[in-house]
Amino acid sequence: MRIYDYKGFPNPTRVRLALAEKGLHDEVEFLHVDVPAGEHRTPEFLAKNPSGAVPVLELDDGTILSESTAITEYLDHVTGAPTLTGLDAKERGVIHMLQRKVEDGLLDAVSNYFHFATPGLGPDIETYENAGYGERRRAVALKTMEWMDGKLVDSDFFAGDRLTVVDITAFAGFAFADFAGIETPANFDNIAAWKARMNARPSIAVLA
Ligand SMILES: N[C@@H](CCC(=O)N[C@@H](CS)C(=O)NCC(=O)O)C(=O)O
Repeated sequence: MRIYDYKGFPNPTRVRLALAEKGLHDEVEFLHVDVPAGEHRTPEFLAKNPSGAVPVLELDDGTILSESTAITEYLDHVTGAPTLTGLDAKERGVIHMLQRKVEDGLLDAVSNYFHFATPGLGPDIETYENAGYGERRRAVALKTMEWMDGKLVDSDFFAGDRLTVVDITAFAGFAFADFAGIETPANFDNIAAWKARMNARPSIAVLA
C-alpha cells in the first residue's frame, strides 16, 4: 500500500502513528505531496482525493481511502491487537464519540484558527481568510483542552487504560496547537502527564 502525505503535517501524523502502533509502518511506501507548493490541488491529486488534502491511502488493488479516521479504521482491521478503534459495540461507540469530539473540538478547531486567522501556509494556499471564525475556533480548542484534561483524571488515556485512536488524534491536535501558537494552559496537569506518556512511546520515533 502507498500513502500520499506530507511528513510532519497533523493529519499525516495521525496515520503514521496508527501505522506504527499497529506494526505496519514498514509495509507502506510513502509518497511526498508538496502541499505548501500546491501539489495537492493538481488535477492528478484531486482525482485521488477531491477534498485536496493529505493523507491518502492507495491499496494495491487501486482502492483509495482518504480521511484519517477512515484510513485508521482500515488499518485497525488489517491486523488484530492492539485495537485502536475498539472491540465490542460499547467500546467502539465510546471511542468513536471521543475521537470525533477531539477531532472537531481540538484538531479541526486549531486547523480553522491556523488557516483562517493566521497567514497559515501562505497567500498562494490560503485563498480564504476569516479571522473572526478562526478566533472563535481558537476559543473552542482551549475549551476542548479543558474538557480533555478532565477526561484524564481517572485514566492514563482518553478512552481508558490503553492507547486508542482518540489519543492519536489528540496527539496531532496538541502538536498542531503548539505549532499554531495556541499554548496548552500550564494548569492542565493531566494533559502534561499524558503528553509525557505519549512522547515515551516507541511509535513516536516514526515521526522523527
Ligand atoms: N479531514 C481530513 C483532513 C485532511 C487535511 O486537512 N489535511 C491537511 C494537512 S494536515 C491538508 O492537506 N491541507 C491542505 C490545505 O489546507 O490546502 C483528514 O482527516 O484526513
